[in-house]
Amino acid sequence: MKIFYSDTHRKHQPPFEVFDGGKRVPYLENTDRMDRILDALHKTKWAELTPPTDFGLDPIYAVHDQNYIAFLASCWNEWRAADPAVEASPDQHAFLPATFALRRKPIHVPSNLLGKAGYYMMDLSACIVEATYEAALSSANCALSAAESISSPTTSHPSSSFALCRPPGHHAGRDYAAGYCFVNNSSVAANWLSSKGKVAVLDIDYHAGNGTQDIFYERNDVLTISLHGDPDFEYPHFIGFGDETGAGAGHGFHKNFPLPKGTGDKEYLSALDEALNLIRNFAPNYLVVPTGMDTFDGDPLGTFKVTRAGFAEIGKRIAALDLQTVIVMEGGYANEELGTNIVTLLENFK
Ligand code: OKP
Ligand code: ZN
Repeated sequence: MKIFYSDTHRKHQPPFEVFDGGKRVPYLENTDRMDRILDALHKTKWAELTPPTDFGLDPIYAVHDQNYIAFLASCWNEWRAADPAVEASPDQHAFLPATFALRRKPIHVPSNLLGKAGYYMMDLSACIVEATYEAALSSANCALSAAESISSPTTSHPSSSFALCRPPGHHAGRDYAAGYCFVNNSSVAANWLSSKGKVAVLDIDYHAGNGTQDIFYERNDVLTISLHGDPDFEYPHFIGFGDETGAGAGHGFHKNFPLPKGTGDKEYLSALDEALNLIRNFAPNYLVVPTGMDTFDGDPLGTFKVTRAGFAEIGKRIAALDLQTVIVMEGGYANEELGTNIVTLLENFK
């Protein structure tokens, strides 16, 4: 299996994130996550690590607001130049606003830097440092390269690829960063594939794929589905509910499966089976799977109880769709088990 990965993410290392209650904690979405996955992949016989190709900005502009991307590109340098404390010790700082654009319907995009940050950032967990933009672009290129690699089947047998993305992407909307995510890698890849055929997106990260939901909400050429902790108790709190099913032409082309705390293999797999049936009925040409291992029993950010055997079965059932598939790395913070878990899922694909 081709695995698209770049070391560029290593420079994106925010010194902290802000947790519930305003508590500063070490950034959970860390480089060690990739090391654990790389270790596990290196132990297999089938992992073929490949550097991504640079697709330029056009496929990113196709799903993101250009002014938002311009903000990502320049905010760190602007902030650093304007604040002597940041200039003195850039490694101890992360760029974050303290004021947010309530309900996201403001009339004006402010010209002030921190005002723009409140407009373009949903929360305090998508910390921007010097290399964030570069890492986010490289991560999107991994997803695009993985999509391209399965886009023209050379054999009659469906193929799959893995985009080992960091930073992750599924919380980033058309014009906002959120939850460790800046560019929505899975959506960029899904949109790129949508010019070649029908695409289904099946998000199996523990958190609702709010960014992906936003981006495709009014489209009927891309079916989006997300299984996740019910936003009634879990981040991202405001989106991912069961009655959000798409709008306009996209009505009926989005489906959320909000699941309760303590969801184990059995309950998860029965929701997954429903999702897989929706995909079969839609009959897509391509499948994109934003994949988080934070449904794992013991993940520090999750409340589910999915086991390693559960991941094997999840992989098996998704692979049984027999589609050209791109698996895109999203979350997963139980670092010691992360590599084994993702390999257990990937093993089912060819
Ligand atoms: C990213 B991904 C803790 C605050 C939530 C953000 C979590 C982002 C998860 N209650 N922090 O989907 O794994
Ligand atoms: Zn997650």
